Amino acid sequence: MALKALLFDVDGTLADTERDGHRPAFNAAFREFGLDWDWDEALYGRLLAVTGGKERIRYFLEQFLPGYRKPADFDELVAELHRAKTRHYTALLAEGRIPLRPGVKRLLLEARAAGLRLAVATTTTPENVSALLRYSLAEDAMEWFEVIAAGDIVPAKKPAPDIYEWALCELRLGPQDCLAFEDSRNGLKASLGAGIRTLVTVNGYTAHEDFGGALAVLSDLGEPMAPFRLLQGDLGGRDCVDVSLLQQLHARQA
Ligand code: XBP
Ligand code: MG
Repeated sequence: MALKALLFDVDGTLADTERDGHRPAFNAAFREFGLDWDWDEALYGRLLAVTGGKERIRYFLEQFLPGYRKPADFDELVAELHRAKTRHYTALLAEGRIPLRPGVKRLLLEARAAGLRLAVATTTTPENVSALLRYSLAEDAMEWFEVIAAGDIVPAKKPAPDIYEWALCELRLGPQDCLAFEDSRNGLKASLGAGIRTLVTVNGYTAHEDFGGALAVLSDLGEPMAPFRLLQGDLGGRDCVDVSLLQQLHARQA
């Protein structure tokens, strides 16, 4: 059975968005609302245990600020904070401050040329996906992706498989037709939970995580002149992820 589609996570996979993108955007929103909450790099790494920005704010208050007394309109406050955070985050993207990770643009272009279908499966808010694709990939990059599965479109966020199942349903494909790309344990659990074989590219926040079940774990997708480091698995001596390697991997596992 031929490989038909590639499904990409966004945060940490297409771009290193968390430390210098989402984190400062949360902090800017807190300041805007007169709150003295400040998430430093180390704390943010711990908060990444929970996916989803609104969910992360609630988790922070429960775990790290137990004395916090919730106002009567707490749910509305979280929603407003999160809307402000999205505004700050997309403004950072519009400044072109968050580049794509090595090999991402090259692989997407190759995949399109080879007729592979593309989809996004992410926890983040849809506006964040469109801004990243537009400002860091290409003006028309939203059109490169047949399906954008993002944010609250499914209530149960990663590590639940729901977002991948939603994307497969929209693509009208089975998990065996696809490969997924993830950067975190929570993301890998979601893609594997939907039955999709998955390549992992790690980043500073996720390099220590357990990636059992992944096809392979790499430093990044690699470029012809800047090979990836293989951290787990066997890619037959290859040092750059391209469509032919993906087709081989897909055939190997079928
Ligand atoms: C991404 C996330 C997101 C972003 C914030 O997880 O956890 O919550 O940090 O996005 P994954 P929002 O890469 O596994 O999809 O604030 O828009 O929710
Ligand atoms: Mg991710």
